[in-house]
Formats: sequence, C-alpha cells, structure tokens
Amino acid sequence: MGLLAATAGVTAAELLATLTRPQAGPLVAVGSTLIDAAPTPVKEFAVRTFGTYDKPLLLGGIGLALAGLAVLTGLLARRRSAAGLGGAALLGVLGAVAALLRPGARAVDVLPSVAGALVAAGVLRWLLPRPASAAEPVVPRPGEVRPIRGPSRRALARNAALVAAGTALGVAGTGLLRGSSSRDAERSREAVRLPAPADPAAPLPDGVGPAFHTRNADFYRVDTALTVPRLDTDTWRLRIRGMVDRPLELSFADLLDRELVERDITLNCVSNEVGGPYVGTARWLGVPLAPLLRAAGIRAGADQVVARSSEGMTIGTPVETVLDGRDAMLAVGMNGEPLPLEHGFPVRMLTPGLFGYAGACKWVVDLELSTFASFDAYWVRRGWAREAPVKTASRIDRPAPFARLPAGQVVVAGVAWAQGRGIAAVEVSVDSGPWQPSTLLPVPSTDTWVQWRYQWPATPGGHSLRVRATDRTGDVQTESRTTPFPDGATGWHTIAVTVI
Ligand SMILES: Nc1nc2c(c(=O)[nH]1)N[C@H]1C(S)=C(S)[C@@H](COP(=O)(O)O)O[C@H]1N2
Ligand SMILES: [Mo]
Repeated sequence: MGLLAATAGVTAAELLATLTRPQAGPLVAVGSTLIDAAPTPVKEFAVRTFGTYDKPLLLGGIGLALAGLAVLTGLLARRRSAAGLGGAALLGVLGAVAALLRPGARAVDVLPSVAGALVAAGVLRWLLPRPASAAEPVVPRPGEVRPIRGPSRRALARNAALVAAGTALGVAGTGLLRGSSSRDAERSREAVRLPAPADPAAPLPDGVGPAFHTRNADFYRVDTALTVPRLDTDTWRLRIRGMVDRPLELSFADLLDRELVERDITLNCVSNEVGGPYVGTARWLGVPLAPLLRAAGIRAGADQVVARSSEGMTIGTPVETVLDGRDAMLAVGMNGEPLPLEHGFPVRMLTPGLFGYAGACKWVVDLELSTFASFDAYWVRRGWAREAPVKTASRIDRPAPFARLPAGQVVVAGVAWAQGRGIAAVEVSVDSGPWQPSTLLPVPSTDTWVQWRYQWPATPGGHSLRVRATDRTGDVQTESRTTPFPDGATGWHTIAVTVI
C-alpha cells in the first residue's frame, strides 16, 4: 500500500512539474542535488565505473530508496495512521528542499513535491484499514466475529486498482508530455540551417582517414545534467555582461549572422584516466569569441569569463586564453550538423587547449566578465584547478589490452595530444625496452590529436607495450602516475598482450 501511495504521489508530482516547471520534479531535483553535493571522489568513481550509465543508475537508486521508505511507511501506517502522514510529509519536504536548492529555483518549485506528498498521504489514508481503537479488546473472544474496520477486502482491492490505474495514466501522460518537449527541441534542431563558414577548416591532410574525427554518436559525454536540457533556437538568448562597457544580448539568428569559423579541435575531460575514453575530435563550426567580447568592451581587471548554462552549470575561463589568438568560440555546429542536444544545443563554448570543465560550457546562455578572485566556478568550488591546460598525453588504441595476436608484424597505433603546443614525437617501448619512434600522421593544426603507428615485430610470449609523447616545446610526457584530480591524470598508457 505504501509503495502504491508513493508511486501515485511521485507520479502526481512529476506530472505537475512536467506541465509547469520540469526542473522542479522531485526525482530530477533530488538527483541533481545529490550530484552537486556528492564529494568529488564519489563523482569520479561514478564516472569511472559507470561511465554514461551513471545517471540512470542514480535515478534507479533514488527510486529504490524511495520504495524502501514507502514500504516502511505503509507498514507503520497500519498501526498508526499518523505514520503515513509523516512519511509522505518527509518525502515531500525532501523533494521540495531539493527543488529549492536548484540554481534559478523559485518558491513555486516546492508545489509539485507538496502536491505529491498530499496525494500520497491521501491515497494511503483512503486505502488503509483504520487501526482498531484502544478501547476495543485486542484479543477477540473465541468465536467472536470482529467487524472489519474501514473498507472491506473487496473494496480495498477495488480502490487499490483504481489508484494503480490512475497512476499508470499519470505515468503515461508524463511520458507523452516529456516526449513532446524533447521532440520540440529535436524539431528546433532540425530546422537549423547552418551557414557556410567564412573561414572554413582546411581539408584533412593526405593520408588522414575519417577516423581522425570522432563521430557525434561516439563522442564522449560528460556533464552533471540529469536530463538533457531542451532548448529552442527561437527563445535562446546569450547575454554578455559583468565587467563590460556595453552589455550585449544576442539571439541565435544574431550569432549565425556573424562570420563563422570552422576548426578541427580535440576536446578532453579532466576526469579522463590514462588510456581512457573521454577525449574526442570534431570539426566545429562557431563564432569566434574574442571579437564578441571586445565588442562588449572588456573592462580592465576582468580576468575570468564565467559561462553559465541553462541548467545552472558555471564554467570559468581565463580571459587571456580567449583573447590570445587561439580559436575560442561559441560553437553551433559539430561535424557538419547542428550541435546534438547532448553536446550543448544550440550553443556551447569551446576553448582549445583547456579541459572541458574550464572552457567548454554546453547549453550556454550567459557570459559574465568577472575575476578569479571574486568567483569560483562549479568545479573549482569542488577543489579542481582554476587553470586547466590539457596535459601532453598519448593512448594505445590498437591492439586492445590483453589481445592475443599472431607472431609477426603487428601494427600498434593510437592517438596523442597536447592542444596548443602540438605533438613532436610519439615513442613506443616493448617490455620496458628502448623507446622506438613511431610514425605520426599529418595534422591540420596543433589543436587536434595526432594519429600514430608503430610496426612491431612481435615474437611469441607475453609482452607489455607502452607509449609516451613529446610535445613541440620539448616536454616529454611524464611516467609519474597521478589521479585526474585536481588538474588531470599523468602517466604512460601501458597494455599487456599475448603473442602466439
Ligand atoms: N552545461 C554544462 N557544460 C559542460 C559540462 C556540464 O556538466 N554542464 N561539463 C563540462 C565537461 S567536464 C566536459 S569534459 C565537457 C564535455 O563535453 P561533451 O559532453 O560534449 O563531450 O563539457 C563541459 N561543459
Ligand atoms: Mo570534464
């Protein structure tokens, strides 16, 4: 009964939220609040262990916890009807507080949770037989037939079925409404006609295949958004404000009216482990950021651009890195398409050479010129480094770890990156032997990874393969292993293989 009441309550809350303020739904509000509150090691563990499945798992966990509390409440309520009220109120308060803690929350955001708690308490009271009052004898006399208090069994089953049916309708309705809002965003995306770039990317150098670009569907995704923000190009606005002489507000059409550049840029996540998957290269289309900021008139002393997204992320980028001539941009296109919703549609920031958490705000709606002294962005508040240049790194993609290979010539291949500095050399060492130079494929710029390959004359037995890169400043990738926290992992990617 407790479970049924809680499900009905949560469904009512989510339906109301979907109709009014989607971010105020208790499940997402509690989930997002947990994500924000989770200590960095927990978050890292979740990303490392569950990858992209961390969010469904979190929602599942919340569901289970809720179910446990609901069953407990239901059992207690059989003895004391106040327990039902108490349990529902507790869950309602949790949902309401979580909703209020979300960035940009309004007082009305408590309403879905309050309504849900009322529905749950009401259902419980309606369904449960009222406990016998203290005045009655607890032990029936032999042969005594005690009247059933409250609804009869049959009535109870009918009521429960009614609630279950209502809940199912509510779930279906919520699902339909959500589906339609995601279709709206998808439709807005499909309606986008990206203009040709005024300054196109050069064709890929000879010998570089399509594998150089990561396909959008394969591009890693890392963010704290429990549900993908669904923005619309018609209503999207970007404000440029703070320490500027002339605050600006731009629509999506204003952005597309400006001269667009197209660049191949490799983006990576600071949470990537040595050899990990959170790095990708795309052909991005966007509006150069430096001229936009200059048009707004950057005031003296402003050293941080704080980018804010529609769902409250803050990402702080040094003003200097935006203005130093690199291709910092507001990206609208990715590999020839409008940005996919998961990658920041309709507009995201990109700052080549910085880890994503310090320069690549997705779903961006606000740029505030500020100072590092006066404001810590989301991840900085959680102890990550303020300055986050990417580290020189390399990865073995082929053969796979623990592969079994036939003896003879084996191609060892992978990627290496040091955005901004560029890669000068990649070397491979077999069984900790001498470093052997690999062959580098040509690259369009220093802002992308480099593909490398090494011909290995493989002999039977177990072998270890490791790789290191040297950037064009002469810096050799360090062997010393560090964790991603607080400014990116270091160490050599090493794999074991068996040759037969
Ligand atoms: N709005 C928003 N932007 C964000 C993030 C986020 O959580 N929210 N995560 C950042 C991080 S940590 C990285 S590594 C990149 C990842 O971009 P991608 O998901 O498109 O690969 O986005 C950055 N931009
Ligand atoms: Mo990241």
